[in-house]
Amino acid sequence: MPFSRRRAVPALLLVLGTATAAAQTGWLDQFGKLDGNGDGIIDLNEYQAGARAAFAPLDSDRDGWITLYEMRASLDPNTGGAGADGLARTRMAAMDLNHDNLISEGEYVAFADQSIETYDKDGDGRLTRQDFQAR
Ligand SMILES: [Ca+2]
Ligand SMILES: [Ca+2]
Ligand SMILES: [Ca+2]
Repeated sequence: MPFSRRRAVPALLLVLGTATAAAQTGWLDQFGKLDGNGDGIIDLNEYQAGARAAFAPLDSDRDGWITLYEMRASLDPNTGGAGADGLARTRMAAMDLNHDNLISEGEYVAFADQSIETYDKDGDGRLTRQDFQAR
């Protein structure tokens, strides 16, 4: 995979569709949302469920695919740096495993799988608040 772990670092936030600035304060809320059974641990199932839940609103015409247009529409137009268009393209490139310029739910969840490894410091396949705070 040319898309390295280094670039996958903000992937959870990316998967959750959260703007980076807001995420600094919002990740605790995100954690609570992902931890479906409230045991303080996000396991792979919960993480994938979160990814699927995040996929649905991005696919605004509900055809099962996220297009560049849909991705861009989900972003804050005031996004800094490369701007919403650049960010949308970056996200698309990161997730589009078969390079058809469409993101399927499977690709979205696969990207989430990849990103959980980035956060999972001790490699047990589960995320705790400590895993996040260690960053
Ligand atoms: Ca849990
Ligand atoms: Ca769509
Ligand atoms: Ca694709």
